[in-house]
Amino acid sequence: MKKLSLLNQILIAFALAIVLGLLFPNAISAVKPLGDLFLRLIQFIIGPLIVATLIAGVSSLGNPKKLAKLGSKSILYFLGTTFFAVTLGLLAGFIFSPGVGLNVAVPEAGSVEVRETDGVIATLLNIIPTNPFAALAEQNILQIIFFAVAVGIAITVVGEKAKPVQAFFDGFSTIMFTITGAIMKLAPIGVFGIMAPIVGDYGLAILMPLMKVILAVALACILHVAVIYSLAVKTLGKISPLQFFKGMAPAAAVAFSTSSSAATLPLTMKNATENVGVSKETSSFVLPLGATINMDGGAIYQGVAVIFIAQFFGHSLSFLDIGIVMLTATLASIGAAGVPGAGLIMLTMVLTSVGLPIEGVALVAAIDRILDMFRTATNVLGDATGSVVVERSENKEKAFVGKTA
Ligand code: DAS
Repeated sequence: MKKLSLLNQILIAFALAIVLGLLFPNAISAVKPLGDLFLRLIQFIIGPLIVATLIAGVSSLGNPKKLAKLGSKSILYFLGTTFFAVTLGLLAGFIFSPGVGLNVAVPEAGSVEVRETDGVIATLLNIIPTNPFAALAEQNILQIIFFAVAVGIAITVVGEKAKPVQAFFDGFSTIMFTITGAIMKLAPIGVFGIMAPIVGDYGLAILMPLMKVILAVALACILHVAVIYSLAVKTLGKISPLQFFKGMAPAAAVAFSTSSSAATLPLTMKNATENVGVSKETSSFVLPLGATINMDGGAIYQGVAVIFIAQFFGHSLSFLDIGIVMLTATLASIGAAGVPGAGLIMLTMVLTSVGLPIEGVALVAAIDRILDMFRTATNVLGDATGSVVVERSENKEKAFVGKTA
């Protein structure tokens, strides 16, 4: 019998959790350790994963001199659109409020201790670790991020001598994603072990919020693409949005179905150069960079998911927490690899940074692949708009030749 894809396994686990949770609402709590097993494995990996992927991601920006030209424009543009994306995601989360009304009790086992909220200054200062190794030991996500970004930037400044270190973290990042891939194979067990007791406690009422999460992410992605990207290519790229979207349609379709920016990259580059008219020099730098560090769809997803999980577990988020979510969601989109499910893993980092229970990851895991289709198509289109904007800034008078798709 053909092996079931991970997605199908998760969907079956989710269906089983609902059926058994409804049939045996009390006895079903016996499977909770399966969920705790999965959560502990995710907590085990998240620290080293962030260090490796952020150092590898930031140092992959290349040396500062090369960055000065295309890199700084690309990074500035990508950070700008990601800021809009995470804001849109948070807004969609508040507007849809998918987690309101159920008020699930905060699960005792496995949840991260809720951080007491310090003042703004104290929190900002607290981002700087007095001991990076203690930060890793305590899983202080913001301090780990600070350390990783600092090392990543320093690698680009040091240049040649730091190449072995960059190679080490590149390899380490691949190793961490390999271990993450192995852990994610246990996702069906984890989803079952967490969802079944919740269904036992709350019944079918749990389904409605998940449908709202899908709607919130899908609509926010469509809005981001239709408004922000049209504005970007029209005002900054000075080309017709219609021509742009028609030209990039094949890449967007492949991104939607594969849920992988990396797998779509060759087609993204082909469409951007042949159908939209971006030069090879610009597309070969901006698009791979974008596929690595620019994930507007992922940022939107983080925004919606955090609001949903906070509401679901009855946690209120302060303005400071929202600010931290915007920072960590932006960094999560830099650290996430262009592979299926990367956003889900990075959600752990965002949740932990504001003291939310990471059980929430298993809540959205069952619908992650559907959400991933929308976020990856948005990621790829975002990368392509970046190449158009950078191209225009390099060649003011260039006529973008457009053979529409
Ligand atoms: N699937 C990722 C990508 O390829 C996005 C994500 O998981 O958030 O862009």
